[in-house]
Amino acid sequence: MKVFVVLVALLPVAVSSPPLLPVDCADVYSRGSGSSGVYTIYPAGPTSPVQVYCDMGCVDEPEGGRWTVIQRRKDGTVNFYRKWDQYKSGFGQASGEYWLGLENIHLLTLRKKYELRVDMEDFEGVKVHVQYSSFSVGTEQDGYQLDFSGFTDGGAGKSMAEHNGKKFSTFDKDQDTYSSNCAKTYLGGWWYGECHSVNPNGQYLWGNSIYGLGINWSSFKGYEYSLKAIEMKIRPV
Ligand SMILES: [Ca+2]
Repeated sequence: MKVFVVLVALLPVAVSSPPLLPVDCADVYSRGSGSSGVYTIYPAGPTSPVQVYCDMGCVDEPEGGRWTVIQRRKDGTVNFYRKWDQYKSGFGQASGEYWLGLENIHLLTLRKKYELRVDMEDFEGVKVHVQYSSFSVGTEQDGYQLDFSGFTDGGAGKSMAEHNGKKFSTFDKDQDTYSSNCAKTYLGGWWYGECHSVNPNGQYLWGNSIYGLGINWSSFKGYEYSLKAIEMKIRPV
């Protein structure tokens, strides 16, 4: 006769609670902060606070904007022609122009599924945008490879499509698909291919751009126009 002994492990039940520190602006919003502004988030854990601008949208938006701004240009006060380590860790001021950092962006999109919105404005006050329902950035080993899908056109056109699947490049780290160094030629840091159809981290040139050097969005204003403002932001879906 066999005796079956059933062992019941009495393990503590894991209580599902929100993380103590906000990882992104959606967390900031869910903790009761409903107005746009600079907040501290912790995409890389409790020992690595990051200042970020949260776009909480309009007051009458039922679920809030909840956008975490990952890139912003608006007045040319911050130099965006920077080395790899700076693009990796981030630079600038959350209250003004900045880049959140590839490692932070990677860690965010590793943790949750995000959508991307890019808002932009020319010097005549025309505002357009694009939106992608899915957005992620890979590991440093994968060159912080860009991946997005689910395009919605808010007037800026689809020229970012060329950059899907590309690795990130800076003048001191050429991971583009072109024979020469796109970051050096077009004076920015970006997911360059051969080389670009949008250049959000190019030179701030107050309108007229030398071909390809400015903050270009080719399907909106071509390669010889540098935008007044551009903002890339993400939120969980
Ligand atoms: Ca190259």
